[in-house]
Amino acid sequence: MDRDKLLGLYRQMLVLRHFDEMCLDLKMKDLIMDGFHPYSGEEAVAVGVCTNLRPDDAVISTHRPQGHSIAKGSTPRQIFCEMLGRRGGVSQGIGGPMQWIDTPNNFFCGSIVGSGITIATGIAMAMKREGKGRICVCFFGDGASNTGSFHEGLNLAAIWKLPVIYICENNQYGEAMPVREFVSVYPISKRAASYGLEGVMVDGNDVEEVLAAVEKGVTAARSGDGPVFIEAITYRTRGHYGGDPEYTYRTRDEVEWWRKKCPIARCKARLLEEGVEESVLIALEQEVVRELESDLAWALEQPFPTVEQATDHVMIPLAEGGRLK
Ligand SMILES: Cc1ncc(C[n+]2csc(CCOP(=O)(O)OP(=O)(O)O)c2C)c(N)n1
Repeated sequence: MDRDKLLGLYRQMLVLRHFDEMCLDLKMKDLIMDGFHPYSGEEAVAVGVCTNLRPDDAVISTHRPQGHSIAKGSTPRQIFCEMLGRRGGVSQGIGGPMQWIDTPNNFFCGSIVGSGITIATGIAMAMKREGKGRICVCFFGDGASNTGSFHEGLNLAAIWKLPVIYICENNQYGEAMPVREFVSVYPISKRAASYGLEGVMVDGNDVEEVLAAVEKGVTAARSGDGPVFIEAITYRTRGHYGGDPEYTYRTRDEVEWWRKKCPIARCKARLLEEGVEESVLIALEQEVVRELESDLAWALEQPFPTVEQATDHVMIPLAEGGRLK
């Protein structure tokens, strides 16, 4: 891959990692008022996938959406605000840490596990009818592959040859349960074949491999060849949520083993091999951190929604005093 392109991917992954670690810190300080689910360790998937997309393509995500949203075009400022429930967010701070909509970037997420799969399938159906070559990408976890929505969605997408790409981020756990204890067919990508989809498995910690597989899938989906299923094997190096007692269900050795496979460290090693000076990479990371610190400082200055604004999009009218009738 071209050195500058790889450098761009590296920078994006650094943004996602530092953004995530800063959010975890905010959560532990109780400044995020709903559940925060870290994405650290999985950055190569979001970046490898979204780099292949057009602005008018849609992305549907779930309860761990921050990396996907930023990779699709939301700014860290906006997503910090959404996390903190501030007015400057993509959904004016009333979406919260896992259910926002970024309309200009065609990005949507929701916290009901698996529900995005049928929503993405429906959006892809509309896109096919529209005929403009747009596609819809759906991110979900290994646990979501056990929901009814998964089976309904894949079946319809295959029958109607819909322009949808399903990205299963297999991060090895559904909350505290290891994937091999709750999935009957392994790898999960094998399940795709039973619905007539090609199931591809990639190393989700290798941004170049993810990018190449998705590029192929995007070309197929855009040209009318129908849906594609990609399982990215990865790992969340933080707990399921901020505050998760993670070492009750997995060992420190296991987490350490996966940390050594860090997608960002791996990309850095590739860049060094390509002849990029380490000082350039260090300066780049410092710049990313500085920018994020300034974004967070800005977000912390933004106002919270008023009670009236918090119900701007609720159809039941408020009684006097801001209470529901
Ligand atoms: C329908 C539904 N059931 C249960 C939950 C509670 N829940 C939140 S995250 C989660 C685990 C999901 O695992 P997976 O799909 O593998 O995603 P990951 O958290 O690993 O990214 C569960 C069960 C939920 N949000 N929605």
